[in-house]
Amino acid sequence: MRSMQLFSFLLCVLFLDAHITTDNGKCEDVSHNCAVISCGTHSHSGLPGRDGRDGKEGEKGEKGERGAQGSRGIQGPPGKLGPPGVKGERGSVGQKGEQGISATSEVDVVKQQLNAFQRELETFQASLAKYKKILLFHGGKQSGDKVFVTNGLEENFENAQRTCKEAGGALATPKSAAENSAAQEILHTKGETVKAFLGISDLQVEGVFRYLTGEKIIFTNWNLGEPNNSKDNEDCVEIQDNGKWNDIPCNLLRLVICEFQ
Ligand code: FUC
Ligand code: CA
Repeated sequence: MRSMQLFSFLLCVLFLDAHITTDNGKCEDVSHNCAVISCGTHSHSGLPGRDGRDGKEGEKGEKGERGAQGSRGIQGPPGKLGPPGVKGERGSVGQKGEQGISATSEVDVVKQQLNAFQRELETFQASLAKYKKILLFHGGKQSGDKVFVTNGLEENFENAQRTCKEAGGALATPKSAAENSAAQEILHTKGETVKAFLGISDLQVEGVFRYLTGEKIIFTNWNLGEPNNSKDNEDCVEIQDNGKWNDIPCNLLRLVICEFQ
């Protein structure tokens, strides 16, 4: 055994140049065989040996202390609907309420309807007044609630009657001196002397003049000698520029004067 150690030492001395000095002054054994290493200039005293290898891994340390609480995480999704709860007990009876309004009587209902109707009537009357003003603006003449107005056209009795009806009125039918004067004024609005039909005829029974409603006339303003049923062919009536009436054939053309009320 000692001979092996000696051999090893000799081998090391032979390869002494294999030991070099590094920059930091430490020795490095490039041969990896020497138990003793000499560096730099050869000396009899020798250099300190190299650092030993790392020791074995130590035992596992004790468990550390609990860390500080982390920040709050984001809210998770809503959970599933839970099962229905048990029905609660019946609550106590509440306080008695105030006395209600008594049922509306039939009379009250009629009163309410009457008030509503009255309001509608007032609205309608206001509207009617407005349209009467429009008629007067257009040359119409008023007497009482009646307004006479012409379309400026001359037509036969049948057409004149239809024209006024379609306009929502009736062929002029003066039933008083005042109304007759109002209708007479219309004749002058055209700037020339014209005659107009009245809503009167004896078409049903000769000699018996009636309104278009069938009623016998209650007011007349016949010219002297009229009605004469000239040539036995005069069943309609015209009003002349002096306001007087004359019976004439129904197929003649006369100014259309309608009345609205
Ligand atoms: C009188 C009137 C007739 C016609 C004739 C020209 O006899 O009674 O209606 O107007 O005049
Ligand atoms: Ca006549």
